[in-house]
Amino acid sequence: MKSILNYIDGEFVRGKREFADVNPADGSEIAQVEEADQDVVDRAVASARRALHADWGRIPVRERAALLHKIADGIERRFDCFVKAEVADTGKPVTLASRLDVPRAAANFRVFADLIKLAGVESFQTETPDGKAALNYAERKPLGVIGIITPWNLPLLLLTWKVAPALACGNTVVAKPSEETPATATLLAEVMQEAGIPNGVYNVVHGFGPGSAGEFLTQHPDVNAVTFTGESRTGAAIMRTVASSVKPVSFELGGKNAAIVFADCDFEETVNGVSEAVFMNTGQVCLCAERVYVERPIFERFVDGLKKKAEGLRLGAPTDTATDLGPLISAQHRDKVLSYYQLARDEGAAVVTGGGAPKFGNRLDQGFYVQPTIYTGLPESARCVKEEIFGPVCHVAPFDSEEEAVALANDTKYGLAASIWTTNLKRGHRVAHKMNVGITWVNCWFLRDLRTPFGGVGLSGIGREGGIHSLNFYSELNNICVRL
Ligand code: NAD
Ligand code: 6OD
Repeated sequence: MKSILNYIDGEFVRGKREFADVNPADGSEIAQVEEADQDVVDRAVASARRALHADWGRIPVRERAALLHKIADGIERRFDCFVKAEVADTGKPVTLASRLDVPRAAANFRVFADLIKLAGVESFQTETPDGKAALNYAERKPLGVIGIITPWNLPLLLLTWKVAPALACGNTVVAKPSEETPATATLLAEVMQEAGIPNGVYNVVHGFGPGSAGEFLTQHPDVNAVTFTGESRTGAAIMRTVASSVKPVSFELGGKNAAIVFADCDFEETVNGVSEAVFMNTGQVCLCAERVYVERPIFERFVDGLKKKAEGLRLGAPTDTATDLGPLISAQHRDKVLSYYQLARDEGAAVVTGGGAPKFGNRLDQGFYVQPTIYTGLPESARCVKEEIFGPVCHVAPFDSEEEAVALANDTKYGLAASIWTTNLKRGHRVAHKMNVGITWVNCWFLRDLRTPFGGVGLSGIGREGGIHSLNFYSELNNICVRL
């Protein structure tokens, strides 16, 4: 059986315990993962600190950027290995990993390599009370050792989304990938070695959250900042852990996102776009739309169109290029999603399609599949309309006016993303301005430009990453004021 190892100071190291890495498509065991205990985490943090004080923070930006491009080259060279590992760990279709996850991992390194070379700092010429002048300019310094904690839904994409800007800014990192999807973080370590990244710059510790590597890392006194993507509840727990040492945090958390469909939308394009927004990655994208609001004149027709799309999605083996939807990540998550399917019925929903688990009659029956599901008829107060389910499911409700649509979309404690579907671009802009979220798409969804701010409001997160926002989070700015 294959072992997935921690990576510390340029070496692959074992822990004192192991846990199983499971393929969600059939429940089979893929590998044994070496769990990092307190001692292993301490060694990883110490190694990152040594590397910070050695070469990495001091090498010229041009050279650092060139090394980041070499990491991207390495990911592209091992494209098939990364796709294979990501598909086995997550159960996502091979077509999705090939088109989204792995290319984005390489792009994350390329974009931040280029951005750090171009990034300026603020400067101000200041008039002094005695009629003379002073010059203020900010200096960008590494923040230090960054603890990176990531989830299982887009493991490599979300890990590299944080590692790339952190390294670009001269920091060193200790990454703890999700216990469900450990493989690509360790594979990335091999790429780091091949690219010539100095030992200790990139470290990986495997394990769980509380009482394990996640907690050991976030509470470590020598970790200078924590960047986390995952559930809002976990974000709250990490915030409590880091409070006593006042570490900066960047949190990308959960969502209960709305799609607003106006009667004047391009119907076919919108059915396709909303279907993607609801079902991509089996609904396991924080940006997925679990609430769809449709203007009443096209409500029935739209529900029917979305139903046909859902019923046309092929569930199957993730390795099969014909598969549209893979399983959920784990038996536990499948049970959670199925319990929401039951809850929706209990809360009075009409089931448009789905609502259960499929039967394949083969080994996939040991996997964690659920049917793509659409409900209507729930009151806005229903738990299924309020709580993040994180599965291939949405509730569709009608609205009668723009004001009502805005009020419905904003009636949530989350505030990550929204999508608006209309051919009236004036209205598209107007409604977008009223969305209480971090990211609004008009006539598209999950269309990314990595220079743009990314993050959420309310329960959906703290801070923004992307472009200059990432560079600012992963840097300390020292303002220098010189009297002239
Ligand atoms: P999770 O919060 O359960 O776990 C995420 C990571 O945190 C894992 O590595 C886990 O081991 C670790 N962890 C758990 N408890 C911890 C603790 N007390 N201390 C330190 N680390 C701890 O999230 P998940 O189930 O892996 O991912 C799904 C969730 O992530 C959903 O809520 C989804 O919306 C959210 N998400 C948000 C974004 C975003 O950009 N906003 C992106 C992807 C996923
Ligand atoms: O595209 C990104 O940069 C990003 N952070 C996506 C997050 C997706 C959530 O599952």
